Amino acid sequence: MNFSRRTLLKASAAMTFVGGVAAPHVARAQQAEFTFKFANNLPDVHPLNVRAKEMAAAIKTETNGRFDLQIFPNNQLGSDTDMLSQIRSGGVEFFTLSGLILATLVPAASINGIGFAFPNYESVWKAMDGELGAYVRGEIAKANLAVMDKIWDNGFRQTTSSTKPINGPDDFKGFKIRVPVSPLWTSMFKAFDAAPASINFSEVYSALQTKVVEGQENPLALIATAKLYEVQKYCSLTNHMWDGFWFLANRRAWEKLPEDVRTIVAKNVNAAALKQRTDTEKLNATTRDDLAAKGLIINQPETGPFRDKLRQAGFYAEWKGKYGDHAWDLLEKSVGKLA
Ligand code: X2X
Repeated sequence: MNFSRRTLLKASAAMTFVGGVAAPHVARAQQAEFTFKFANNLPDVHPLNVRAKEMAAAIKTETNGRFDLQIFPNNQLGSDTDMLSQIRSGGVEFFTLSGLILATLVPAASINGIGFAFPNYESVWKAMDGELGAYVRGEIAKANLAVMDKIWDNGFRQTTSSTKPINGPDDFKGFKIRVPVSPLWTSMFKAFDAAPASINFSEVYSALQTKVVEGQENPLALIATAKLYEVQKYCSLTNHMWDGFWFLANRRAWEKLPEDVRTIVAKNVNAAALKQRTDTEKLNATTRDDLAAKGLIINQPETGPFRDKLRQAGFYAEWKGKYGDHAWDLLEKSVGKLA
């Protein structure tokens, strides 16, 4: 705001007081000092957006209206690839992105997606709120992005298909599967001898509908909220990886905030992440019956043969080499020996 406009606003606020109808006018005239755009790829009804809305309201109240958070769900501002470039340029100030996709910029960020690494949520939060998460956040900071402490939950990923259920690793042979844009995803499904195609989430529904691909993989909460069951027939509970969203900020915009505002925002974002984790975990656990009622045929294959196949294909050894011993040790500290 330039000097003359600020002066004018002050003058008009003062005049309103003189006129004796202060409260409503001042409230209307009061503009947020800081307006941040938060972009993401998830449906409006997904717990991430539900908790984000609550968080935006809390931040507005606690900053006395100084900070206004505008949420753009559902790829309204473009695909993940577009939003990643916008968060870097400052076109958006906040963006939640899967660590695996962020790995196109910060290679270490995909490490939590190593196939069958995490046996359960307890081990996920221990690692991501512990040393492994701290290491990844350090790498993200080196890439000149700011990142909040608490990662948000996407969930354990399951495989859906329009052609056949996945009962074991052999069923992945030649399987045309959509994967997000990420070297780890492509590598893992190649290790299964599948035919992975990198497609942004914004295009997934139509790619499945037009049968550009046979299947895709995502947590149940997302298969439900993005209505992927409408264009898929089978759902195999492969639980092949855990995926989460880092809450990223454009560094310049973040550092420009006065410290008191920044503290309130960070506190509320991290608190919302914890609530969203609980919601999403619950939703992932309870959605199975809903999806079956919607017509998805659900099966639960054993995970052992999938792990063996990845091991035989040299998948773990290859990625250990890429991440380096330090990062791999941090992962194995939380989940036990992998390779
Ligand atoms: O693109 C996906 O499949 C999604 C929505 O799960 C991610 O953001 C990784």
